[in-house]
Formats: sequence, C-alpha cells, structure tokens
Amino acid sequence: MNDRFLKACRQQPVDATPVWIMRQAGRYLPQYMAIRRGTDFLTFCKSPKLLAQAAFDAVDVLGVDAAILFSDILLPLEAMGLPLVFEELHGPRLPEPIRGPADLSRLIVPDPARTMPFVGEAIERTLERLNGAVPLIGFAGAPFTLAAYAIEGGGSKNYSHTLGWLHRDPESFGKLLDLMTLTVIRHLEFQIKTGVHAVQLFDSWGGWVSADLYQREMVPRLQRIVAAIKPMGVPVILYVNGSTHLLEAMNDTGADVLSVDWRLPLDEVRRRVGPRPALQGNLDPCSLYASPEIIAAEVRTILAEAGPTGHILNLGHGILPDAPVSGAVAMVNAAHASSPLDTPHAVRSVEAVD
Ligand code: 1CP
Repeated sequence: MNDRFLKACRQQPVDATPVWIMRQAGRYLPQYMAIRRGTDFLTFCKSPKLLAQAAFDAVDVLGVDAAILFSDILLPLEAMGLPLVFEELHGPRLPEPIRGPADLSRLIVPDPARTMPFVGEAIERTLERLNGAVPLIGFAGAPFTLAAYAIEGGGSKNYSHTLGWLHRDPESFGKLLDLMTLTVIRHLEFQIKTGVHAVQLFDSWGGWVSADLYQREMVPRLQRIVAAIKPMGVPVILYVNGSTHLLEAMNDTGADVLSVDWRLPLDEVRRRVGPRPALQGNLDPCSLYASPEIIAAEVRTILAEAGPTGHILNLGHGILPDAPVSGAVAMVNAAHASSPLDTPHAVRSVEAVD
C-alpha cells in the first residue's frame, strides 16, 4: 500500500508529500456527476456499490494518496431520529429541527451497524475496489457542527438558533453535545472496525464559536472522542474551518493531525501548536482556478512553510463544485514533485526554531 499519508499522520519521513482533497469525489468531478445521474443524493448515500465507485474514481482521476469514504456527515442525524431530505438546488435539509431542551427526547444514540448498514457495506466495497492501493479515510461531523445542523435544519448565515441556545442554556446544550459525542464515537468505532485506516472529524462550523466557548464546551467532547478512538490505533484528524482563533484549543483535543484553513501560513500554525501534531492543509480552494504554474508555486510555498515531516497537503476547505479538475491534478502533481527531506524550512520556521 502507498503509505505516505499514514506515515505523515505519524510524523514519519516520506518520499514525497502526501495529498488528498476534501470533497474529492464531489460535483466538480464528471465521473461523480455521471454515476449520480438519475439517483437522488440520499438514495446514492445508501447504495454501497455506487459509493465505492465514487470514492475510487476520485483516487483514479487525481492520483491522490488517500481515498475518503463516500457518505455525508448528516446521515447519523437521520439515524438519531431527525428526518433528512435533500433538495437538488438547496442541498441537505432537516425539516423538523430541534430548538430547545424539550426536543432532546426526540433523539436516540443509534447503533450504526443496525441503522446505517450501508456505511459498513460501502467501506467493505471501497476497500475491495481500492485493492490496497491507498488507505481509506472514514469520517464524522464534530459534535458542534452536527448539533448546529440539527438545530438550524440546514445552512445558516449566523447560527442564531444554535448560539442563542448555547448562551441561554449551556446545560441543556451540553446534553445535546453529549448525545452527538456518543453518536460520533459509535459511528467512528463502527467504521474503524470495518476497516478504515484513519478518521477525520469535520467541525466545519466550529469557527463560529469564540475561543473561550470552544475551549469550555467543545474541547472536552472532542477529547472524549479522541481518547475513545486512540486505542484502536488509527490516526485522528481534526478539521475546523475558520480556526485561526482555535488552534491551541484544537491541539488540546489530542488529535494526531490538525487540518486547518488557508487563513494562516503553516509555519505560523506550527509555532502556535508546537512540534507534536501533524498538519494538514492549507491551499485556498480558489487557488485551483489559477494556472498549473501558479498552483505549483503556491504548493511549493506551503510545503516550505510546513517543513519536511508531518505534513499532508490538502485544501483549506472542500473543493468547490465548479473547480476545474485540471487544477486539482496540478495540485496533486506539485505535491508529488516534492522531496520533503530536501526541502529547506521556510525562513520564518528557522527563526522560530532559533
Ligand atoms: O469526496 C468526498 O469527500 C465525498 C464525501 C463527503 C464528505 C466528506 C460528502 C459528500 N460530504 C462530506 C462531508 C460534509 N457534508 C461536510 C463536511 C465537509 C465540509 O465542510 O465541506 C458538510 C458540512 C456536509 C453537509 C453537506 N452535505 C452540504 C453543505 C450544506 C450546507 O448548507 O452547509 C452539502 C451540499 C452536502 C451534500 C453533499 N455531500 C457530499 C456531496 C458530494 C454532496 C453534494 C451532493 C450533490 O449535490 O450531488
């Protein structure tokens, strides 16, 4: 197996910087659009054969060093008892959101093997399809992001229902976070037992929370998840979008890899978090609209800022639906053209070491 990705998660030396792309099997990829045609998104997410093909196609087209399970962070919410619909133009929606403590009784902590057998079967089929070529990443939403979807019922401009509840009644909000935490632990354990080689927690909306509240309410729950997963021996990646004010809190979770957005250079991230976690990121998703030469130059800058070990190249958030495939390929090629052990540290990193 190509194990660059797993080695980098463990901060071991690699022959070239590993790379994969968040949402690499999404709408920008003609192969995905072709196999999705005629199947609504939720039916697609429960069709293991199609899911395996989608995950495999992304690896095949891009040449990335890891596959990611094709699923969605919102499926466990359906298993918890919240109806989930997908509207072609608007994306996922939860038409019966929860808005306060009285609604908590509508939620259960599901047994994933029973309520989401299609996830297990998708993992088995994806592993078969990959045939050992690259590792497979499993994932779940982080408790806050899942809670926010359950409360808002979909995307939101200001998360007022969610943050309003958190400020008004942190105790019952904490109960909701605990339900999400248990659900996430069971979901990740299920995926790891079925064979994924690493897991990523997506806290896509975590950046909306202040540093204080994140430290108080989110970090203990994320620590619980990391502590439950760690003994299973697979690396845990924590991704937070808009995380500039949260880097220290993210590091306190004990995650093996911190995945960060594009807003800060990685040498600065490294100075803030210290030597221990590996780092994943952090090309601006909009870089992919530039020429291959510009993309390669931006990747080289990131690799120099990241230093020679413990870096996985990725975007700072998911690839956008209209991004050119050629840009994604240019990004992958630029990472593979690197020889990390020969790459000098960025000047700023050397100063930091001094
Ligand atoms: O290759 C892959 O990564 C595909 C697997 C995958 C993953 C990891 C999908 C398929 N979704 C996700 C995670 C996910 N889902 C996240 C975290 C990542 C991120 O921040 O980008 C989030 C926030 C969701 C929720 C979601 N699902 C949205 C965003 C809605 C909003 O208002 O914020 C959307 C549009 C979806 C649908 C979805 N999930 C996946 C795909 C390919 C799609 C698009 C479906 C389609 O229109 O065909």
